[in-house]
Amino acid sequence: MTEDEFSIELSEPELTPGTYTFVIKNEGAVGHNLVIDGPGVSKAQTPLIRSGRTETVTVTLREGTYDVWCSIGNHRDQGMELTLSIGGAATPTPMTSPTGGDDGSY
Ligand SMILES: [Cu+2]
Repeated sequence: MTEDEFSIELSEPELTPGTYTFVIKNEGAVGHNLVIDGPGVSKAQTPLIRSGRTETVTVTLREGTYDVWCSIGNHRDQGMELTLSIGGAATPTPMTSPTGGDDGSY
C-alpha cells in the first residue's frame, strides 16, 4: 500500500477474510498514517508515517466493508480514503459470483 498527497493506493484490491499486516509506504512529502475501521476492527492504525518511511498495521478482517483513511489533518477530506471490500470466496475466478457480493466495479 502506498500513500502520498492525497491518495491511498492499495496493491491488492481484492482480499478475503483473514489476518493481514498492511505495509504502508509514504511516498509523499509530508507525514501520513493509515486507519482501518470496520467489522471487528476499531480504528486500528499505524503510527505517523514520515515522508519516505514505511509503517505497518495488523488487522483481522472479516467479510464485509472497511473504511480506510489517513487521519492526519484534513487529508481524508482531500481524498485520502478508500473502501475495502472483503469477499467471502477465496477463488480468483472472475467468471461467476453467485453470492452477489457487492464488489461490482467491473
Ligand atoms: Cu495523509
